[in-house]
Amino acid sequence: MSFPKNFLWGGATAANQYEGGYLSGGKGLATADTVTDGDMKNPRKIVIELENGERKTISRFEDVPENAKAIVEENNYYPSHVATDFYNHYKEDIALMGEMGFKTFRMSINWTRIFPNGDDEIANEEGLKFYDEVFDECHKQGIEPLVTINHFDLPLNLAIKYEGWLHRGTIDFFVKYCDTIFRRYKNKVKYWLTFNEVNFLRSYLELGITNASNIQKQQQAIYHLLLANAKIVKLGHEINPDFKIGLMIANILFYPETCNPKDSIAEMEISRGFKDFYYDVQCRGYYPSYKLKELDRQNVVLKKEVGDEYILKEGVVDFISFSYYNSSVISTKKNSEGSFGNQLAGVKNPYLKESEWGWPIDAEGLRLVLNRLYDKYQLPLMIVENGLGALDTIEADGSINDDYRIDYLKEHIKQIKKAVEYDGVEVWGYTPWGCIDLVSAGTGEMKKRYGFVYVDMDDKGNGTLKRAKKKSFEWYKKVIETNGEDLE
Ligand code: P53
Repeated sequence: MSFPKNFLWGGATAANQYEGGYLSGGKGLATADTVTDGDMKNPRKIVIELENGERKTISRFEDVPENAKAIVEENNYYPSHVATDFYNHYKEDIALMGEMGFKTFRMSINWTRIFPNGDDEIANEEGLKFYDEVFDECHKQGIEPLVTINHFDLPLNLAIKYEGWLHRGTIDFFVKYCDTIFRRYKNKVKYWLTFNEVNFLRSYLELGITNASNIQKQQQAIYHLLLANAKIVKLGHEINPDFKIGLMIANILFYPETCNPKDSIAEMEISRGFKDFYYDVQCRGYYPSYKLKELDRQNVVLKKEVGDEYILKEGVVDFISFSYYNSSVISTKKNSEGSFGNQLAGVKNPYLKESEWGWPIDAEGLRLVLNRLYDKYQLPLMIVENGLGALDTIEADGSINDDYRIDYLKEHIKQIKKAVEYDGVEVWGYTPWGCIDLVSAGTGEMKKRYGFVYVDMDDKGNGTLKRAKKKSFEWYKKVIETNGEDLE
């Protein structure tokens, strides 16, 4: 048998895209609640209020000027507010996951459900209770929760009052939040992920900082994030030595376009900047030399405190977790034909097909990623996101025949299997993204679907929210039942 007996098959979600109930049960506003819908051509936006009270609509990655803040404007549509309403459907949804045989369910806790303003004195009991019920429901179904502590949502108040992660005190707010949930769920949750796609956190929305493209500010905020990560890894182990804690990284695989050494060097530099730096810090506990040199060249001076280096050193992760959707090609040639990719545009890879959203599909790339990470760090791995965002059609008889999704997942599972069986890589689990349909993070659309379960809701939030099994539901159920042996 190739997959270990206790392999964690499951699925993944995030509160800001799935949970909804954005002001229910005492929840506060998160930055994620201020992002509008969008599509492939029109980026998601935020409305900001300037110091003089004037309002302005900008793209969500644009810099927010100093003293301005994001607001919720009545006329806009905000997909996170209802999302696909896990808040009111969790029993039904977790039962569906149980029916598929899930061993684990990756979900995130909304920071603002626990501390509505981020800097509150006491935690919101109603929020804590909600997750108690969710975890109890999971255990009833024999599902081990895998909990992301922070998935793209920062309490809006922390952004407004303190410039979010630029402020060293935000580390303490975050530690308090973690201390609260670690103690509360000590016996209900064992697997934790600190920050989702930490290497994608760079704008006002995620870091809470104005003028976010200012490198000094951005790097200082990231430094604080990484310190916070290390602190809570240590704290978690003190609260329960059985906790397994990881940090999550978006793993786009980069290839050099040609055997021109210049392409390989460009690939090395892009990989380092985009992801290697984060892997190095979380696994080794210090900033790598290439990063220190780069910061020097950029004239960035990080404000540190005595003892910080010990915090980083003592807070290395228990395992490596990452999302993997696609690869990208790095070229030093001018005017090469572009490929949309996710957010890092490379050139088109002639050997690969692309999804309807222009993401190159590269199952073998996943085997490469698993091998390279395992060789380099010798830590267990978890693939906590993977999948195909696609348009689904409901047939006249109500069926949804998503063979394209089955194909995508099947090919990727084959490569994981190869990495485990043939290469000997230690993989703990696999949680495909958006196991029950949810809102797309990139575009804010509903029609870009990943799930085994369809949710009746459109791009503007119209629909009954009714759940329906897709063809992939039965397929995945069999995959889990046979521990990955039967992929047909
Ligand atoms: P969507 C960009 C590139 C790669 C992964 O993405 C990304 C993003 C964010 O847009 O995010 C992760 O929904 C993320 C999830 C997200 C998922 O990938 O744009 O952790 O929140 O939904 C898929 O198709």
